[in-house]
Amino acid sequence: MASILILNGPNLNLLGTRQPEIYGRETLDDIEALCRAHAGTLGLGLDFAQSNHEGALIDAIHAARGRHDGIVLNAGAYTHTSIALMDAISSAQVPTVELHLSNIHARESFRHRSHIARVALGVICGFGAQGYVLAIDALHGHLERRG
Ligand code: CA2
Repeated sequence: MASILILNGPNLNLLGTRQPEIYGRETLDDIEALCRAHAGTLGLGLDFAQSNHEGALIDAIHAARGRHDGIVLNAGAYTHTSIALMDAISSAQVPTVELHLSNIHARESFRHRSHIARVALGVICGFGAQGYVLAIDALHGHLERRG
C-alpha cells in the first residue's frame, strides 16, 4: 500500500481559532479527518503531522524517505523564507506537493515567493481545506502514473 505524509508547518495548529475569513473554519483535526477519509477511499496509507519548528519539519522530511511515497507540505510561513526546507525536499527525493489554504498570490507580496515551489511536483493554493483533498488526488495520480 502506498503511503503519504501530510506535513503542516508553523501556526497551523491554530486553525479554526482565528482569521476564518482567510483560513476557513476547520481545525487541523478536522483537516486530518478529511485527509484520512479521502486517503482511505484511494487505498493510501497516511501519516499526518504538524510542527512549529523548522528543524522538526526537516527531520520529518528526511524520515519520509523510504517510509512514504509522497508528501503534501503546507510549510506555512517557512514557505517564503526557508532554503533549508527546500534543500531537505530536494535531498529526500520524495515527490512533494506544496499546499496552501489561502491564495498566497492574492495576498501580501512577501507571500508571493515560495522556495518550496522550486522543488515541488506542483502547487495548490486558495481552496481552503478542500485543497488537502486536491493535493492528495494530485499525489495519488502521480504515484499511479509512475507505477
Ligand atoms: O495559506 C496557507 O496555508 C499558509 O501556508 C498559511 C500560513 C501563511 O504564513 C502562509 O503564507 C500561507 C500561516 C498559517 C497561520 O495559520 C493561522 C491560523 C489561525 C490563526 C492564525 C494563524
